[in-house]
Amino acid sequence: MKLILAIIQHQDASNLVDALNEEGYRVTRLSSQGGFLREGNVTLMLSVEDAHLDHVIGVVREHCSTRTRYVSPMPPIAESGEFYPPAPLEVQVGGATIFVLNAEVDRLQA
Ligand code: 2BA
Repeated sequence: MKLILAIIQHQDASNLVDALNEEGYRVTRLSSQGGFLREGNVTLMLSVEDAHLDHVIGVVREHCSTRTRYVSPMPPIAESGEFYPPAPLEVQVGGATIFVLNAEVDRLQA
């Protein structure tokens, strides 16, 4: 078994979860936050048979888009009276950041 952790953007989450559910994959959706942009994103956690790994990554790829975001850096310290507007920094976010770990799954049922 493999455990897939997929960090994706909010905008893509519902469609991707629906697509995975429709194909019979169980998914846990966690709210998370990127350390760089400090914006909310979504982390999906799902375990799959090794043979399904490539297919599931393909489904993630199909539903997650790359988007451009602009970040305003902190303005530099200037002499009084001087103003240096900082140029916004362009970053590409997504489609998805994926981690794959070896896993064992135990379901405890009372
Ligand atoms: P954030 O940390 O908010 O990063 C958002 C985007 O900002 C990143 O997109 C990347 O394009 C850019 N970025 C991140 N750190 C940067 C830096 N030090 N300098 C310049 N640009 C930087 P993605 O690479 O698509 O990452 C999207 C989200 O996936 C990240 O949100 C973070 O939550 C997660 N992530 C990405 N790489 C990770 C890693 N190696 N470990 C853990 N989480 C990761």
